[in-house]
Amino acid sequence: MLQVVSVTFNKMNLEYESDCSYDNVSLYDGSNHNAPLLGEFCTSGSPITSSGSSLFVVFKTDESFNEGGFSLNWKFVSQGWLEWRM
Ligand SMILES: [Ca+2]
Repeated sequence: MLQVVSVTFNKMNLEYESDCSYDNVSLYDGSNHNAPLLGEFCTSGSPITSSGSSLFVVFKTDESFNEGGFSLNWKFVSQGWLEWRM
């Protein structure tokens, strides 16, 4: 059964900009930064889920306005189908 990664930001206190271009956390749908970008985040929101068993996290910050930072929870979630025979 496929295991995917679900990420939830439970604390997100970064320098805010409407497009999150100053400080952000990028989530990639794979094992490195060449994987498709799931999004760049500077505020917390809904859980983000990968399509496979890897999710790559990059924190970017610039030289000014440091805030408290971020923390996140992640978990594996089983996805797939179950065949039931009687
Ligand atoms: Ca900053």
